[in-house]
Amino acid sequence: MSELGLVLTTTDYILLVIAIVLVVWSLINLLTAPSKKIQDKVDTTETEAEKRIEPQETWSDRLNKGLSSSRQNVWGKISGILSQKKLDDEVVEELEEILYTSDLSPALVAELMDKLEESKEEISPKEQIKGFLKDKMLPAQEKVNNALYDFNKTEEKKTQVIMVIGVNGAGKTTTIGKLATKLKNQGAKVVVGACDTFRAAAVEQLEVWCKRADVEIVKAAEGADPSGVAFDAVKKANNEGADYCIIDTAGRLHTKSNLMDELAKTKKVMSKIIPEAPHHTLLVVDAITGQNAMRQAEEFNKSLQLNGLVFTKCDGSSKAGSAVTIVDKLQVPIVYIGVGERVEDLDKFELNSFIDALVG
Ligand SMILES: Nc1nc2c(ncn2[C@@H]2O[C@H](COP(=O)(O)OP(=O)(O)OP(=O)(O)O)[C@@H](O)[C@H]2O)c(=O)[nH]1
Ligand SMILES: [Mg+2]
Repeated sequence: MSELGLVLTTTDYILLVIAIVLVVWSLINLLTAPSKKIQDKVDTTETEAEKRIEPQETWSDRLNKGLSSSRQNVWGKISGILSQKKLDDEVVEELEEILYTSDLSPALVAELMDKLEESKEEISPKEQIKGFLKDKMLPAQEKVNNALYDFNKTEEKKTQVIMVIGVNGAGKTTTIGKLATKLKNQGAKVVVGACDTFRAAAVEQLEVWCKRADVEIVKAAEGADPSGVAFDAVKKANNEGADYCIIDTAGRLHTKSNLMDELAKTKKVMSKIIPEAPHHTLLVVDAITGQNAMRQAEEFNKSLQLNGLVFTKCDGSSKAGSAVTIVDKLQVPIVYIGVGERVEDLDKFELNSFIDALVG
């Protein structure tokens, strides 16, 4: 210091230190200010994001989303064409081509085309198509037994037996898991019978669902007689005053008569405990199956007298025409519809919402 010719007093030193502290403090402030601004921005954005949280998807949203491919590729497309073009020979041909890919039977395609050709101008093509599909399904849909959905605690306790059948992989076990959950959530006591004794994995799959749903399962070792398991399950449900007993069965081809006979035997055995059992024999149909679904339904109906259908995988590339054809031809209603693998992806089949989601 003395070299610079400066003599600093104690006061000068103190002032110097204060000045240094002030400079450092300003520098720190300068450097942290932008990050504080960013932080403020992030905080605001987060608050906005919180506000933007999507409301829970409703069943109607899921149904609409599930049937979007059928709507875009067939039903909505047809009404779209009709609202833009006159119904001349060329358009008739174009519509027929689309309709034949819809899995609607040829007889129903012809009937719908006649209806569209005769149609009056005051009704929009969309409403005509909706009206046609509803008319075909309504008589059967009116026959649905509400005991399948509504568990009413005040009613006299009687076990309702629901037998679930179908070809391999149609979605039987998954549907039972979802159904058991739904009924249990209403307060019902549910017993599930694991009658698919062909594979140990089938019982394990059902056990997972039953555990999740907190319902009881009656099972036997792999290879056991499925009729015996059904008998035990219905007996337990009946003795314990359960509200529902749901019977899972092994998938089988409708063309294998010995396997169809085995199913008929399982069905019959249950009536030894409750004469009306099974109260509901439900065929699970994979909607993507297309035209072959009609053959399946016919054969299962012949052997087991169906009183309900469950259409699963309607979230896939199904065109849904087979649903209309089967309901119309067999006069068996669709009782549940599945649009995905989660519990909330199964719901009661409701004709108007189905047709609205299908046609748009
Ligand atoms: N996308 C979709 N997948 C489904 C639906 N229902 C069932 N699945 C799936 O289809 C597959 C077969 O389902 P399962 O319930 O095992 O079929 P299953 O009829 O019991 O089959 P088997 O017992 O082998 O005859 C599983 O991967 C399910 O998750 C649905 O509505 N949509
Ligand atoms: Mg199964």
